[in-house]
Amino acid sequence: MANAHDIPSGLITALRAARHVAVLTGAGVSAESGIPTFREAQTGLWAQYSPEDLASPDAFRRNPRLVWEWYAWRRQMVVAAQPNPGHIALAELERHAPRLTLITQNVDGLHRRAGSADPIELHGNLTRARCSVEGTIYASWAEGEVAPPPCPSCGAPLRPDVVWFGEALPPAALERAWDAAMTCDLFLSVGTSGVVEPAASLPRVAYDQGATVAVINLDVTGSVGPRTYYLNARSGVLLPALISAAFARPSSS
Ligand code: BV8
Repeated sequence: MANAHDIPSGLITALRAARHVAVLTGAGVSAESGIPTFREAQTGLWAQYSPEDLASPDAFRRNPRLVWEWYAWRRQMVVAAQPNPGHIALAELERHAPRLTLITQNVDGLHRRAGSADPIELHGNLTRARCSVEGTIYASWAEGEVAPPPCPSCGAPLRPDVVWFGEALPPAALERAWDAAMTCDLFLSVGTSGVVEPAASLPRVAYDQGATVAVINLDVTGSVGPRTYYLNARSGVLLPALISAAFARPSSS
């Protein structure tokens, strides 16, 4: 029976039967919370820059105040945003799948705010800062005239606690994500253009070890393999529909 969102029955069955589900999310999952995706045109002051020009150690070395202010602009959007039905559906999935590994490229912290217990933040989290010398992490700091603010303990500039282009991902996070791709039996790639490495390789790693792979995105490009499900849909609509199709108890009436 075709369900409301024409989700292939094979995918519903695979989700219901999966022992270990791995999910990789990208900016598309947060788009429905009003957070522009990485590749959407930057607005206002930032229109003249491309994200890659600002999200790098060189940019921070050249102009720490500009980079710090870009992240402050994004942080105030993130703090004002709310998790959307896509985030909430993934938190709900945690209660149904025997094992769920949620891997995110997003730096907005919305998965944890939606109730996901332990999202793997491959690229860090811009609501945190860290000392650019000692590496100490800060969840809050005093904003003053000086931007970036000085580290409270050593005075060096604070930087956003994110992974910039050209920087290595946190080894433990990357290892956990890789292990999940290697051991899952269902891999969902949601809301990501699949451009940025090494995260972009995870669906293929899962596919090559025999997992069922589904790509849920607005501009789906078939790039994993013939056994893959491609669903051109909004994550905030498709994910709730998929999880209720797989796990909703038949109504008692
Ligand atoms: C590293 C944090 C090595 C910062 C980010 C050439 C070839 C291959 C690789 C490279 C290369 N040259 C350089 C590299 C490496 C580079 C890379 O991959 N570059 C790319 C551009 C080619 N990678 C790195 O530098 C990584 N580090 O390789 O280190 C190393 C090893 C040892 C020692 C030293 C160094 C680090 C990469 C991490 C960069 N940091 N973020 C910040 O955010 O400011 S990346 C950032 O961009 C995001 O985190 C995310 O990963 C990426 C954006 O991608 P998406 O999330 O996919 O977002 P995007 O906008 O692209 O797509 C959104 C999709 O959603 C769209 O398809 C859209 O259609 C869809 N959508 C929209 N709305 C919805 C939707 N879908 C569903 N529902 C909706 N409602």
